[in-house]
Amino acid sequence: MKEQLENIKIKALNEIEASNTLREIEDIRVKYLGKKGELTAVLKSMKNLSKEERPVIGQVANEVREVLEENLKNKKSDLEKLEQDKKLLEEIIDITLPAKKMTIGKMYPLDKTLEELSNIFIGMGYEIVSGREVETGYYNFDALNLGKEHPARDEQDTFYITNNIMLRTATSPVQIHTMESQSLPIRMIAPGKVYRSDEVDATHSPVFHQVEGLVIDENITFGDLKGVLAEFAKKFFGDKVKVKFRPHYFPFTEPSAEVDVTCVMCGGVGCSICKNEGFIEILGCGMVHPRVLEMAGIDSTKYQGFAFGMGVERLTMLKYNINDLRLFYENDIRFLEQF
Ligand code: 2U9
Repeated sequence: MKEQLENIKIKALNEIEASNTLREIEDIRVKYLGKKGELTAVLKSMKNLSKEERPVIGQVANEVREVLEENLKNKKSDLEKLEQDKKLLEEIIDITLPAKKMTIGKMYPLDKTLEELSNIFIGMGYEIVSGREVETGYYNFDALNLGKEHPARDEQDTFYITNNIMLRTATSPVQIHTMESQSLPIRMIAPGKVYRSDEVDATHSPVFHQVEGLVIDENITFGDLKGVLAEFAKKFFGDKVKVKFRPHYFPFTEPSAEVDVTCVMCGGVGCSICKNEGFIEILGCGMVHPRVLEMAGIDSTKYQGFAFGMGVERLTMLKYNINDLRLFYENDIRFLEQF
């Protein structure tokens, strides 16, 4: 039996020596030291030995087991190290290679204008309010003194969902909701998307953006309107522009005006942009019609207000000399990179 143990030892050590993978090491362990292993079988058969023989053979068997365990352990850690080195070699990265270039986008020009407009009015103490894009006929038209026969209500000009539900044609309904629900005074702007049933061309789009403003308090005059809007024009187009208030008509304001600034291209001399007039229109405005105040539940004998409205695309086109509104929506990176 001693000889048998020696043979097992030599055979197992040879196999351990020849093994190349962790899998093989485990197989060898099972083959000799596992429950049904060769050495285990010898140990089990020791019960048949005489009392004298048992301790002698027992000692040899234990020694063989210890040697095999020790060798398996050492070989296993050698192979693990080899495998780790191989993996590290495979995963090697060249940290001196130039990094992938990060391309950073630019702010969308309409958002840039929107942010600039918001900052100017926040600086003058205005609140920014947003509202729904789907409105009822009352909020989109009636409450703004646009009667049932007004051409803006024409089926060809407005996107109707039902007879009485439609996409807003201006952000004015936001001001009506604010007048109905907030306490006075009001000093707000309402930026947002608006919809009109227009054909697309260089100056029209069925979806565009507006910023409208509303101020309501006691003792508000046309002088306040002029001061605020002249200040706005200079902040947005530069200190040098001259501002002109030209009488106009809107159903929701009385009196009403359009505001012109000296042409951003020629400085007022006259060019193709301003059609030789030296001035270009930038917004509409007026004193809120008393009927509009009363409909929203505001006492028009105590409170007055002014309102204004401007197109974000139009202002951006004037400021950056863009000649076609469609460029904002075409996603051409060469256009967007310029801002
Ligand atoms: C309330 C009362 C009055 C908003 C106003 C304009 C003049 C105006 C146009 C500018 C270019 C529309 O985008 S555009 O085509 N807007 O000229 N908007 S006054 O007046 C209001 C709004 C709400 C309660």
